[in-house]
Amino acid sequence: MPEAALRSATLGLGGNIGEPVKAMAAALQRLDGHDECRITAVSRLYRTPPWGKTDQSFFFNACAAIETWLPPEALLDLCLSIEREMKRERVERWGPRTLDIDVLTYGDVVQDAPRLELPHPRMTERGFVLMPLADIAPSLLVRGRPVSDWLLDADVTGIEVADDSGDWWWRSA
Ligand code: PH2
Ligand code: MG
Ligand code: MG
Repeated sequence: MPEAALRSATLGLGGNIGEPVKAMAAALQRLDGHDECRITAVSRLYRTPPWGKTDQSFFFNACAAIETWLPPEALLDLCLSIEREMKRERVERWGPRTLDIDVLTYGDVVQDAPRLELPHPRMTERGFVLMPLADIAPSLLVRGRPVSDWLLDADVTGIEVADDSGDWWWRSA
């Protein structure tokens, strides 16, 4: 095992059931409050048309940059446990899926591991990821190309800024 190191990572958050903005804000606060993880930047909040399966409600999406001592798989486990926590809270009232937290990038790690592919395999095709990510990390290189460049080729039809304050995630939880 290499020694633990403080690394930068980026996360994509989204949800379309119940109160996704509250769930995303609460998730970001949980991450920031974690001993081995802190938030360094959060994008604006976006309202985005559903991508892939289109017969569902609009999503809210955002991205965050973090610094963490957790290795990639442990960071994934933390994100999954926060997802479960938020979903559990909502499960009776709102249904099963209010929050998705994806690890988009982790340092410059490129890996094809079955549990966690890095960078996220579909992030460079998704306007709902690239637009918020470009708010906080436009020059981050993903597969050799800056996020702001990938965004030029992405379909961003229908994506709107829902909250352009920097602190939506402090006010919304
Ligand atoms: N997430 C998906 C599938 N489709 N569409 C939007 N707009 N935003 C999402 O976060 C999203 C999606 C699966 O994770
Ligand atoms: Mg996802
Ligand atoms: Mg996911």
